[in-house]
Amino acid sequence: MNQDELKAQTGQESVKYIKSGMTVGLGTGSTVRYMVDELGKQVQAGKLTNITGVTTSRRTAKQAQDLGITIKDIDDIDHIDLCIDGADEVSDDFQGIKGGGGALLWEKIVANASNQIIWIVDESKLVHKLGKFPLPVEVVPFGAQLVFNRFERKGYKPSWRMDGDQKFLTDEKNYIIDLHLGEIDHPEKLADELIHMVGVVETGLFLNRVNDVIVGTQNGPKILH
Ligand code: ABF
Repeated sequence: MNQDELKAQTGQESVKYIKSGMTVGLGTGSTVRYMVDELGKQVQAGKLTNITGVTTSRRTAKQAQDLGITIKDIDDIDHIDLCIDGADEVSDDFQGIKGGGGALLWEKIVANASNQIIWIVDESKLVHKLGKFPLPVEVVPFGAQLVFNRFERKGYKPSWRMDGDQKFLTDEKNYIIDLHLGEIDHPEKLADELIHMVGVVETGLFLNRVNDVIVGTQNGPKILH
C-alpha cells in the first residue's frame, strides 16, 4: 500500500471509536480528511446519530458541513468526548509534533478540551525522537520579525511558512515560523522556553496529551496505547 492508502486505512479505522451521541473534535490534514469522509458516510447512512463535530480548521469545517455532519463552535459545547487528529511526528514516548498543516493553535485548543485524543498517522510519522520534522511556532504578526531574529540568534534555524510569495496566515490570522532543530533532546524544556517568548502564541509540540495512536501499516491498522 502507498502512503495515501495507509492514511485512508487509519482514518477509516478511527471512526470505529466514535459512538452515537458523541461530540467529536475533528482534526486537520490529509489523513483526517479520510476520517471525516468515513464519518460523513456513517452519519448519512444513519449508522451514527446525534454526532456533533467541533473542527480545528475552516477547511475541516467545510468538509464536514458538506457531508451533513452537524458542527458547533467550540464555545457552544461544554466538552468534547473524543478528538481525532493527525500528526507530523510521533515519538516512541507518544510525544508529537503537529502543525505541518498550519492548524496547530485550534488543534491544541480542541485537544485541550477533549476527554480522549486519538492520533491517526501512517507509519512514516513514527520516530524515535522528535525534531526531524521542522517545529511549527505560531506568532502574532506584530513584531514577528523580532521573534524570528531571536530564533536565529538561538541557532534554531527559523524559516517563514509561506503561501506562495506571501507569509502563510493561520485561521487566526497569525504567522508560522518553522524551526529546523534536528533531534530535540528535551521537548518539554523547549516547549516551556518557546511559549514564554513574547510574541509566540503556541508551538507544535503536543506533549503528554494523546491517549492512543492508530497507525496505518502494510499489515493493517495497528493501535498503540
Ligand atoms: C494535522 O495533521 C497537522 O497538525 C499535521 O500537519 C497533520 C498531519 O498531516 P497529514 O495527516 O496530512 O499527513 O493535525
